[in-house]
Amino acid sequence: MTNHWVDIKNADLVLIMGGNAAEAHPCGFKWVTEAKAHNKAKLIVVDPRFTRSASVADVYAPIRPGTDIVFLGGLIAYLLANDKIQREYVVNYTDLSFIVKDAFTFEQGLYSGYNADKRSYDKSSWDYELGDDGYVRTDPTLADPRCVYSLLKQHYARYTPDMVERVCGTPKDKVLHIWELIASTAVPTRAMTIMYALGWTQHSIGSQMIRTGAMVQLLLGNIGIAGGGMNALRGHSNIQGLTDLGLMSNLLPGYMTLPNEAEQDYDKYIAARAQKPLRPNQLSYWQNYGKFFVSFMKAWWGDAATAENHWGYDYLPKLDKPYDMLQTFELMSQGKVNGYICQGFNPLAAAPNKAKMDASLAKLKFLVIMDPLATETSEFWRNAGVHNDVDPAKIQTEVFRLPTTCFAEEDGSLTNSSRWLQWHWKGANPPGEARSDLEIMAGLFTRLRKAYREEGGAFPDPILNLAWKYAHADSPAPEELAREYSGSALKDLADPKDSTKVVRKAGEQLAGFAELRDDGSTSSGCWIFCGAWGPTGNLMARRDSSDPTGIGQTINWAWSWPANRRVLYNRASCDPSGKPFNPERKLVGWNGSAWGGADIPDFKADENPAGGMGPFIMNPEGVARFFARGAMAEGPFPEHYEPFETPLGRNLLNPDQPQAISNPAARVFKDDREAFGKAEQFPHVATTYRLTEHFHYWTKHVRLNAILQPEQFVEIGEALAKEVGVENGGRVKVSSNRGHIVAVAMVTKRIKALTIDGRTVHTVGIPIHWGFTGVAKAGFLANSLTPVVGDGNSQTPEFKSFLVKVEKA
Ligand SMILES: Nc1nc2c(c(=O)[nH]1)N[C@H]1C(S)=C(S)[C@@H](COP(=O)(O)OP(=O)(O)OC[C@H]3O[C@@H](n4cnc5c(=O)[nH]c(N)nc54)[C@H](O)[C@@H]3O)O[C@H]1N2
Ligand SMILES: Nc1nc2c(c(=O)[nH]1)N[C@H]1C(S)=C(S)[C@@H](COP(=O)(O)OP(=O)(O)OC[C@H]3O[C@@H](n4cnc5c(=O)[nH]c(N)nc54)[C@H](O)[C@@H]3O)O[C@H]1N2
Ligand SMILES: [Mo]
Repeated sequence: MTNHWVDIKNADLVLIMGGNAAEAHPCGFKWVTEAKAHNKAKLIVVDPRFTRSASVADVYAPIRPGTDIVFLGGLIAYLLANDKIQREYVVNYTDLSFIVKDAFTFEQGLYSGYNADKRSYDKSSWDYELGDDGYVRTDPTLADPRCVYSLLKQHYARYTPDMVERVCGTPKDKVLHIWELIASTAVPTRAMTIMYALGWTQHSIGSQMIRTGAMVQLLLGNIGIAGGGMNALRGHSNIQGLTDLGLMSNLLPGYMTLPNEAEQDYDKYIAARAQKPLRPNQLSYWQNYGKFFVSFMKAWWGDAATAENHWGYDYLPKLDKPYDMLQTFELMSQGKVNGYICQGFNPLAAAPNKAKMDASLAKLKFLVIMDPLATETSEFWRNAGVHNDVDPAKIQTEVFRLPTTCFAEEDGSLTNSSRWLQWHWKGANPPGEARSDLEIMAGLFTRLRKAYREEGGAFPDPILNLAWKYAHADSPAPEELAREYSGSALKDLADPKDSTKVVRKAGEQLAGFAELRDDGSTSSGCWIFCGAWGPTGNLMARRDSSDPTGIGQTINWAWSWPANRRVLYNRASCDPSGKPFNPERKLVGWNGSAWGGADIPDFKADENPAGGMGPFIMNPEGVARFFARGAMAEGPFPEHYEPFETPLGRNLLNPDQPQAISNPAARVFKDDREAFGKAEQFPHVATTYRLTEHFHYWTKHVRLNAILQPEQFVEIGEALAKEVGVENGGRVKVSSNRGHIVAVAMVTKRIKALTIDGRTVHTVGIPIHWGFTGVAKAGFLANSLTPVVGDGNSQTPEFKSFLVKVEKA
């Protein structure tokens, strides 16, 4: 979230699109209720299904899964055509006035630089034009035909209300009504928040859907303000913490990135990430990358990380390709993986195309499961062969089960969607032989280290030199780890302005990342968490809910990264002179000599606004980007591409370019491409989702939840039920080109057939929660049906739009 849960109460308009917060985030959803009750806020829900969120909305509109870029791109065109933009905001705080290189082009769904064989782009033309002074050329009048404003207008001119209706199936009058409501927030005194989750992420163009939402918010001046923002509703209670700590295959903690194979040189690695400002007097805060990186390397390798060995740079793997989940199981399916450690993850249930998963797991020599429960994955062989010819009797994979605790049985911190690190205390001791994940991982490490010490190995240094300064090597305490992430001084730190003054004594915890240095004198395992456990102690454990300004800025409750800041980009809530756009909901402001207010300023605290520094300090340009430059795989402006399994078989926006039907820059493995189905055989659009009564695949182990939602059902509309000849409560077989499930049919008015480009398209709703372990009724896995293709940037699978056929069972 750019903002936070409580801040939603400040919104005048709430757009839930690509999520179902009432169902999947019922506790956080109370802030929408607050906004409605106390702020007269209106709620808009756009979803293929009339959901529990929709049931309390002021306006609901249906949409075909996977087409949100058309809806939002049309909205961008509408806002520009009707001048419903917050002009002072966009002219000063975004790149609309920046001039783009002449070589950049867009034709029939493809940008300049496309290589069809590699399914990727040479992005060198996707950039701004630089002047002789080394800075980007701009045209503040926005008249230049090569400025971002002109290109943006031109790009989305094709996204007309008629096109929206044809592609999305949303009736035009609904579309225009929603656009009008949204446009009302272009004024400084009205704020809209966008709440989204998997309805946007789980598509082959998911990241671009989210970007389109962010572009809408920028045009309206809704980023950085109270009641605004782009608010990603995260999933598992600590999934925000997972990405923060760099558990993605290509990340390091704090959104630093692992080097790739070509980056063997340390200085070049740093220089590529510590970019110089692209406009005069901009901060370009990532110029501090070296300080964050060196402090991180000191946390991992301690005394062994020295200036001479580039802080252990050679210890870090250099990536030849990303090792995301889809890549890993592709390699496994090719027999290239011997062993797999599966920690708190049930991939057989959670990953796409179960047939491929069965076959892949059967090729492993060993599989380690760290989980409190017996999962589908830990018992995969029992159910193998349902959708393929794997013979359970022949599977040789040896499975080791290590029972773990769950969060309620340990102390620690959880980071929520609001970026708050909240300390928690265990409620019970674990049963039986269960051990904490920490203990199991530490035990594995100390044994590996012993083996390397005694027997040697190919490259022992990174393992033998790992700093491991915990009181009990086999069982580090959560408090020790939290202090390490936050960071401390390794030597006495002198005041940079007065070398005779010590500002931090050796061993002392640091107050924040501004204290980090790149000379090896500081250590911090995750720079964005620096200060969470500061000189005064554990700030994550704070529970002071006082809210002096009444806008929900409870800055003494827990601790929010970065720097305890609650609303990101909050400098943008003020005009260029530093005066709040909306004084009623002031976050920060300039008082003539410093920035201050209800939040921690996302800015240099003493920066005089007269200098013209932009509010988006992480970007080298100092402003927000409509033109993404090379940051995205498929292009600088989001473009609509059809799901890989499309009911139309063509892209109405680019009808004459067969390479641009579906995302031209998404990675697709050969066998997975062959497993895609066609609309002639599988005519209906399916989408998968969750229910309040279950949490993924765990709660089917709990009798009460199993009683509430005992078995797999699918939701179909009345028209489709009639076609299939099934009644509510009857049974249906739902098949895709990869497998099938048998389920109870719930015939509902909540899903209506849509008219797409003149024909009728039915949507089939498939909740995901059942399998073949636990106490709920055993059956099929929803992911028997889903295709293996990921988003072009994040590789999140396309779980939300694929093709099926429905028959009476
Ligand atoms: N009770 C409960 N709560 C949970 C979970 C759980 O299992 N149970 N899981 C947690 C986790 S890990 C996560 S990630 C979150 C997920 O939270 P959500 O993303 O809110 O959950 P979903 O139900 O997967 O999908 C949300 C909605 O997206 C809609 N949708 C599908 N395709 C599209 C589309 O193309 N466009 C639009 N506009 N909408 C679309 C679906 O119809 C669905 O209503 O929930 C978390 N909360
Ligand atoms: N078709 C379809 N597929 C989907 C989705 C969808 O919308 N549609 N959603 C996707 C999403 S967003 C997600 S997040 C995944 C979820 O997929 P998973 O994360 O694999 O599923 P879970 O059942 O939430 O959790 C996995 C295991 O973690 C265990 N666990 C709980 N606490 C602990 C602990 O402290 N330590 C350890 N070691 N284990 C613990 C649980 O017992 C459980 O077995 O599913 C994905 N799959
Ligand atoms: Mo999730």
